[in-house]
Amino acid sequence: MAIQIDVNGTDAQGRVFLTWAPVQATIRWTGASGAAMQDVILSSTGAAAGLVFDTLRSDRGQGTLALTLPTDGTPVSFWIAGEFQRPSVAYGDAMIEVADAATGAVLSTTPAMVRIRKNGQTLSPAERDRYLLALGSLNAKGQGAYRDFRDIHTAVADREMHGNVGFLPWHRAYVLDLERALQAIDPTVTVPYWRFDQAAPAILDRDFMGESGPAGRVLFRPGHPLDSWMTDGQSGITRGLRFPINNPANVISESQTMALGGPSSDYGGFDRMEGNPHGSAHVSFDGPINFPPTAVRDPLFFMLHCNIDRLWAKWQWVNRRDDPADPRAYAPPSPNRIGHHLGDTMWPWNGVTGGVRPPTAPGGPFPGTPMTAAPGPTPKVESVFDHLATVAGDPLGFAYDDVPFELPVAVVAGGP
Ligand SMILES: [Cu+2]
Repeated sequence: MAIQIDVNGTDAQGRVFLTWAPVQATIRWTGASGAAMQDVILSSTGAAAGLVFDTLRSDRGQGTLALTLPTDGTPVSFWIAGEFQRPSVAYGDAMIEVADAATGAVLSTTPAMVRIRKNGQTLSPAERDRYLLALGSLNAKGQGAYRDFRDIHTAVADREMHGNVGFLPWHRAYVLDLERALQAIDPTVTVPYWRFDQAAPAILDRDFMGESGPAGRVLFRPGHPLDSWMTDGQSGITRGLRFPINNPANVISESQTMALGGPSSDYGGFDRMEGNPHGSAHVSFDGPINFPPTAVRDPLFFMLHCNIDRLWAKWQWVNRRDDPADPRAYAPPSPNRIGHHLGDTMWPWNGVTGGVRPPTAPGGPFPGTPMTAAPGPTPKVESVFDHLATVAGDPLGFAYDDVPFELPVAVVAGGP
């Protein structure tokens, strides 16, 4: 008699990566026993991270779940998710334990990871170094796939990504594309975010994204994975700080950003965040990061944009604006522009070139992941709204440490 657990989205090596969004799983007996049924208890054990279980897809999962399993091997379905605010720091620090309900004997343990995007300022040294190693490997002294990411974000493609309503969805896809490329190198990595409205001295230091030295030359400790960084045939990174290192960047605060949508929480107001804090964060530096056509030369770009995306995700959660069909969750492009309507496919993943689209489409289709089918190889603007699948569809496979999975509130007649 043994227990078999199958979690949707398990990768080819049998590893289970979870976010706050529940995924379906099954549990069954393999082999026969005398009894017709056996009661088991699923629970979450692990050094750091937590898991929650439920018999249906809900936002009320608990740390234990009692199930009755047919001993003929018929699978029983359940749902599993990471426990909000208890993310992993390493693979296997979350564990699905199955125990015999009658005796308490442990029947099986399955390691997992609650893989969550976190504030870079609070990463453990091991988390930070895994991110840096993967990023350095993606760059490969200018010869790796980071070159495609850099070649996507250029002046000729500016209309696809800036100055219009598609700014947030496009950059959400772009950061996720990079994250999946990093996870192909090390699946335990997520893109951390730089909270530019708070001091972040641990990010802007020699161990992490580099310290701004004389003439803005970024300095790393010896042996740092970004030591041999190269883009556009230029080695190293230039980045001068226009703010004191123990201060926030020159941006509006998170609460001011959240208020940009006004009292009725309209995307049409919220998307002014492309100017401040987004543009203001970019121009808090001297160097390539302060100019869109060169910004991606500096890998801090992706931590800045991860925070932009977190702010959108948080605004969506707070105001229930995950549904692209909600007229307040998005706004029509102005001026009218292809690539910015909800139903438009996004360049470069759609491979469309020429005409009003850029002449080339570096990088190819959007990469898949075993975790989820979303957003598909040629995502539309509307494909990236509902990142935890609170309204419909599949989750995108990422989550933020301060944005939970919460289903729309069901109004129950005569309820409490
Ligand atoms: Cu951009």
